[in-house]
Parts: sequence; C-alpha cells; structure tokens
Amino acid sequence: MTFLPKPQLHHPLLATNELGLTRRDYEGAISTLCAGCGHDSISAAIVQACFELDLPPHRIAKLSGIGCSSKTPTYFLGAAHGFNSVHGRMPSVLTGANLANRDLVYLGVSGDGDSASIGFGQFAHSLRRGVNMTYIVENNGVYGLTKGQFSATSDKGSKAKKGTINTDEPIDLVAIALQLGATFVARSFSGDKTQLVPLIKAALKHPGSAFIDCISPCVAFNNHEGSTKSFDFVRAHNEAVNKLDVILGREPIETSYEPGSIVEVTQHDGTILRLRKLDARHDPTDRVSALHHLAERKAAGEIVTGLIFVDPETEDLHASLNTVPTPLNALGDADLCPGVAALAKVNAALR
Ligand SMILES: Cc1ncc(C[n+]2csc(CCOP(=O)(O)OP(=O)(O)O)c2C)c(N)n1
Ligand code: SF4
Ligand SMILES: [Mg+2]
Repeated sequence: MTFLPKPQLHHPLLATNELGLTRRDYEGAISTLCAGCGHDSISAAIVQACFELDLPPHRIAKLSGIGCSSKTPTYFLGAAHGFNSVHGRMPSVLTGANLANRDLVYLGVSGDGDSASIGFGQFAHSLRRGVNMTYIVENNGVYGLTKGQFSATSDKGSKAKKGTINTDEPIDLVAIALQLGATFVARSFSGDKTQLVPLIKAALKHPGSAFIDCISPCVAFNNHEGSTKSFDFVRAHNEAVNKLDVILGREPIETSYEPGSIVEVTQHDGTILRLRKLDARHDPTDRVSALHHLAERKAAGEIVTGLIFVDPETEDLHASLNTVPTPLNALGDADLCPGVAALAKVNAALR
C-alpha cells in the first residue's frame, strides 16, 4: 500500500498559526519510506516551515519527479496542489505551472538521481531562467528507489553497500547552481532541523530560483562506513558558514546576535534574512567568493552548509518575459481573444 491517511484527530491544545491552523494541518499521508530515512526529516522540516510562515496550504503547489525523494510530497501538505511527474521532468512541469499561475507558491522536490542524472538539463534550465520556486534536492548519493546504484553526486572513492568503489567524479549541485545564476543557493543536512527549517522559510520567501541541496542519508543503501553521504560522515565534516533567522515584514525585529558578525539581506517583500556569520571568510552576497569558498573548503574535506549565496535584487522569469499578472485561468474571453483588429495590428507590426 502506498497511501495511508493519518487519523484526523488533533490534540485540542495544539498551537495554531495566524490562519488558525495547527502543524497537523500541514501534514500529509503516513510515510511508507524506510524507518530512519533522511527524506522523512526533510518532510517534517517543510511542514514546520510552511506552518511558521502561515502559508495557506491550498496556495502551495508541490511537484516532484520519480524516486523515494519524489514520493515525499504525499507525506506533507496534504491540502496543497500536487503533481508527481516523470523521472527528471519536475522542473519543466513546474515552470509551465508557474507561467500559467504565478499566484501559487511553488515547491519542487527531487532526488540526486532525478536532478543530477536523468534530469540534469531540466535542473540547469529552470535555475538559469529564474523560475520563482523553492527547489529541494534530497541528496543521498544513491538511487534509493532502485536499490542502491551510485548516482552522479556520489563522491569519487566512496563505497557502495556491497563494497564497489565509485570511480566517477561527482557533480556538486551547489557549485553548478551558483554557476547557472540561481539567486538563492543553500546546502543543509536532514539531521539538522535547526538549520534546515529557516533555510526552507527563507527559500519560500525568495522571489526567484531558490535551490537547497539537502544531504539526506539513505539508511537502506548508503549509510555505511566509506559512504560520504552517511549520517556519521556528514556530522563529522559539516561546516556551517552562517546561522539564519527569517524575519517577516510584519514582525518586530529582535536580535541577540553580537555586533559585527551579522549580514542582513532585505528581500523585495520586506522579509529580512539575518545571517550570523560563523565563517568570517564567507560573504553570502558575492557569487564569485561563494564559489571560491566552496572549492576551498571542499579541498579541505569539509561539507559547506548554510545559506551560501543570495541575491536580494532578483527578478523572476515573469519579469523577464513581461507576462500578464493575472493567472491564465482567471482571464476572460476578451483577454484571451482580443479580436480581429488587434490581430491585424500584430500582423502589421511583423511585416
Ligand atoms: C525514465 C526512467 N528511467 C529510469 C527509471 C528508474 N528509476 C526510478 S527512481 C530512479 C532513481 C532515483 O534516485 P533519486 O532521484 O536519487 O531518488 P532516491 O530514491 O534516492 O530518493 C531510477 C533510475 C524511471 N522510473 N524512469
Ligand atoms: S531506500 Fe533509502 S532513500 Fe528510499 S526510503 Fe529507504 S532509506 Fe529512504
Ligand atoms: Mg538519491
């Protein structure tokens, strides 16, 4: 069975958000993934982030490809719009949906196989076009659903469960996203909710392409000694560059950070991203230095996590294409068919 509904009963004293909804209202069906799978922790972080942001679940569209990671939208935001696409094709379906209706909040969930192997081209083009979305890759360095083959993000030299050594160079999706022009680039770890929840909140509020590479160990096929995507390895090599707070425009601004160690980024909608710098060498608003920092720490054997780059001045694909603000399903006949005179004018302009 792949769909187990959760019991509807809520504890009467569960905290509610501005919409009067409880955290439970942001959940989905009961997960059928392996117990301990990192992907379930990411689903829990998405639930927490959307609850804390007071997002109406029915104004969110969640899209995915194929894989254990791509199954997860069933397990969160049960009241949201959902589309489980073909393997590696989530980005183009999301782009089309976004162009048709910009009023929804778009959340794309994918895996390292889904995005770095079969869907690599789709991943690249959605980011370089600036589609307004939050794109999360649940990265376990393995094809979990098809039982443990190396993926394109498995590190060279890392060991499969049966002992095979990976001889291929890995793709670092964070470095690629930076090079492609994504305007919000982060990496996190499924086992670090304190870091992941604010990153997802910040990404959801970002008005352009926001990409989060979330390392998410596969306990069935890639959590052994020798795997660089295991819980133990990531905990030992995790190097956070900053600590993030997301402050919505309407909230009073309070902080306990020490002066001199903070970077504040104000986005178009008034959201303030407040970053406490843990690594003095890293400037999250400088794309070139972010790439340099990533390469430098990688050479030192560290996995850089946190908000690695953000461009607060970003505009999305709708701005580049100068599309109408009204969702296509809300346009009337007069807008959709402007008549013979308007058509004649367009034709005349092309002669
Ligand atoms: C066109 C196509 N090719 C291959 C497959 C088989 N397949 C299903 S899931 C998958 C890999 C999934 O890996 P990943 O995206 O990393 O997800 P995970 O299961 O690890 O979360 C593959 C190769 C498929 N479903 N469709
Ligand atoms: S096979 Fe791996 S990725 Fe898939 S549910 Fe199990 S632990 Fe998670
Ligand atoms: Mg995978």
